Amino acid sequence: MEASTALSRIGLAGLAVMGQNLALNIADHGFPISVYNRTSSKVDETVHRAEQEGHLPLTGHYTPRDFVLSIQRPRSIIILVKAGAPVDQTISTLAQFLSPGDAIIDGGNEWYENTERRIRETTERGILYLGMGVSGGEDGARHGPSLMPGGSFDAYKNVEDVLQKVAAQVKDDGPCVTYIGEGGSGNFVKMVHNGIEYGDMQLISEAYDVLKIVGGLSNSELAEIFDSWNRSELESFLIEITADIFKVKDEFGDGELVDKILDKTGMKGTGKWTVQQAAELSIAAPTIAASLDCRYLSGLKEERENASRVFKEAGIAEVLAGRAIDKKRLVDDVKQALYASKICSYAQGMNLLRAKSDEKGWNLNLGELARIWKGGCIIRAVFLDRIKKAYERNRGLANLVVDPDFAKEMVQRQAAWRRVVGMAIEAGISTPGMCASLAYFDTYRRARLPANLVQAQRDLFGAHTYERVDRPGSFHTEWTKLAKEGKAGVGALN
Ligand code: 2AM
Repeated sequence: MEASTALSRIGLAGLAVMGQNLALNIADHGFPISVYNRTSSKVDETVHRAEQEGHLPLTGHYTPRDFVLSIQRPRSIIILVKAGAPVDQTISTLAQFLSPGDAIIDGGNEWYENTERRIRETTERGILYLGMGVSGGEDGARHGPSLMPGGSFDAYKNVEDVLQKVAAQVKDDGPCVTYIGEGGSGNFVKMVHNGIEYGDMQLISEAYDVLKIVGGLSNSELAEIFDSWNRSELESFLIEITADIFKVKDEFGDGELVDKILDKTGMKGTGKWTVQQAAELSIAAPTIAASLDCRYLSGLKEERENASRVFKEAGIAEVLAGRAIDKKRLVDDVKQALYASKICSYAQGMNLLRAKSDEKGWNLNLGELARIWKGGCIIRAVFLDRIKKAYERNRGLANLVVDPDFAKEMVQRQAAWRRVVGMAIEAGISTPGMCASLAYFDTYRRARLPANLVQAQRDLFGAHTYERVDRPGSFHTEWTKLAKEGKAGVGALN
């Protein structure tokens, strides 16, 4: 038997690029790590990279038994394989060699209920389980991701020192990792993070569209603008990479590559899950839903081309033709519209998280989630600090937009926001994310909505009853009869 000092601190199974990079990141921080993959060539690849990247303390293993037995107890094993059945297969391959007290940490984008089922299954065998959201893409995995571990607190404690070192580090705010909560909370939080990411990307693409089509801005002007926005309150990873995208030339011809990319967006499912969950929990998430719908519509390229032809033939007017535009003002307005729209989108995501937390008893700390999203992940942004502070000021904050600081920012930006959306609507350029955010804001902030009329309709055709603003109780009225008789409605108290 090997001396215990030769055993690895931790193991990682599943060596596609994310797995390889996370393993190298862990080894790079001085934690000896064992790695394993079903197909052995990836083990060789990872061992080779560990050598090349500075003789990192990483050992490759070619059987699940050797792999598991090479890790010090209680063992912690991260698995990074495709979500769904491959995770179950990997767990059962490894579990036969695990001992009670060992832990499995699934780092994939798993549906949270699968994690909850696996927690029940592994608990029966004395195995601890974590479902850990990992954000930041391949680069984040190698150099510092945002980590969202949920499930067994003991399993978390066993790897806390490792996770705190490998996670992205944010100045004055610590490592981008925290224990999220019980059950599938880590996966759920990662799912909503991705939903918010859909919203951010959609809103940025709309800002681009308005600036390009209404403002007539060139790619180099756009690059400059996004670079300058990245030095403002909009500073974020997505704004930064967008500026870079506009700078890349097309290797096959004139101009920039961005103009040659087919306008069809792919997706893997977490955005859809977010919208489904919002609907399940009766949480309005219109900006995120609009982003998802826009991806669906983008997929109908041929239909859109056909529709474009049909409407041209039917005589649709080019509204923009010959219109003079104050570019500087437009750029500033779009910046404000983007920021205000973003606040509404984050408000929706945060409210979805709170609703799920209440349902499941996860006791999620929304301010802490904003903190661990400040670095490492795709939605990392300076603005998350304001969200963190808003929830620190008031943990029970009903909606981000009514935090006093955000409320002020919304008021300052709303005129510009309305100008941009109005201009886009007039020009026939769809801005579904910005429109959804603005409608969300305008609906949420109005003390009285036309919902009274909908209630009246429901009561008329379905006797669903209604409440009154001026007296308690539940009422039903014989609307049709009274209308025919031309009489005043006297609601019957139910
Ligand atoms: P592979 O290299 O043997 O295909 C992403 O696809 C990662 O998930 C890869 O490391 C892949 O291993 C792994 N993977 C996919 N399905 C798997 C399964 N059923 N069992 C184990 N690993 C699997």
